[in-house]
Amino acid sequence: MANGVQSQIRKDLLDAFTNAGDTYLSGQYLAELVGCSRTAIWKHIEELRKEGFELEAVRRKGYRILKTPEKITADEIRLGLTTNFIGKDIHYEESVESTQRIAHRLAYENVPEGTVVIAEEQLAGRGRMDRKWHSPKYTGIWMSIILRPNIPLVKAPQLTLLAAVAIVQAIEEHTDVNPGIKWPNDILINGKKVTGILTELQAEADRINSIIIGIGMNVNQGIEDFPIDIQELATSLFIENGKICSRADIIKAIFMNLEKLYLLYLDQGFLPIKLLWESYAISIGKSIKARTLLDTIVGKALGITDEGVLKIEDEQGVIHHVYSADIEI
Ligand code: BT5
Repeated sequence: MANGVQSQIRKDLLDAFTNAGDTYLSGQYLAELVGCSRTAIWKHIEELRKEGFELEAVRRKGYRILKTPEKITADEIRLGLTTNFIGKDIHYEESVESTQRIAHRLAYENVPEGTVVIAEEQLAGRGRMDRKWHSPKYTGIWMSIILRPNIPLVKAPQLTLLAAVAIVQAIEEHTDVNPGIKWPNDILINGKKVTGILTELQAEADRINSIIIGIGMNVNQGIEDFPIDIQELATSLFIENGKICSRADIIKAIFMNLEKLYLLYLDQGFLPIKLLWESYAISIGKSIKARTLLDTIVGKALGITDEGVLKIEDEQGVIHHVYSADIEI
């Protein structure tokens, strides 16, 4: 109970600093706002300092936040976050095998929709078909988001496309680079992969219980931080943009864009998402090679259907519908 109260106070404090912007907030004001003593406020401020927040205290004016920590903390993500459910519950871990695994367990336990698992490092991060996902400490965003849309199973892949749009928008908001989406789950900058998405399901018969959207984004790595075998194909925001980016700010932007698009999707279906997706797609109209589990299709990418399925026209003019594949442009 005491812990619950403490974390509520912490959340209220961060909300107050979020709303205040650059304005100082007095200890008295904060104490009244969150319903505790000024000494208790002072203790919370000291805790925030220990977490790496830089707080300025000015006599007769009060406190304001100057800088948030290098390491991501759940509190730093909460500061300034205005979503209603995505990212409201954050499970922050220093080191895990895979955030997907933890999110699967939490989804079984029926945690609220929008719950997120974030880790500073993954020891066994994975891509599709159990490929490895390189996730070194403190440099990237490795997270899994739990959603529970009331949609039939066949529509689940649309959520990958929706997430891709949210991520691209977040990158555009925080850098000067131009990311594009390669169907179905890659975000590329200048032809190199900056982000991969892994969408997994918990379902019974045709009913989705949970969709777990895993997002791996390279943020502050230098090229030498990647293993040799992916140096040719991977990149990071830092490499492309030339500046260290705040991971917390990008996480927040992803949450906000994702929630907006998700609510739009639940209300109006896939069409508005499809239009946005197409504006970022880099493979459409080009000659591509699609490797599916069964075969390889070579042809021109025509676009996606209203369900999010990729259409490819081969040299004989036959149109193939591709549900899942690796694409080479
Ligand atoms: C993906 O798979 O692109 C999905 C990646 C999802 C990772 C997130 S991190 C949080 C959550 N927890 C997890 O355990 N996973 C999710 P796929 O399309 O199969 O691409 C995998 C391929 O990308 C690998 O075979 C490598 O060639 C390449 N790769 C591995 N690590 C990379 C990195 N950090 N950046 C760019 N490419 C990478």
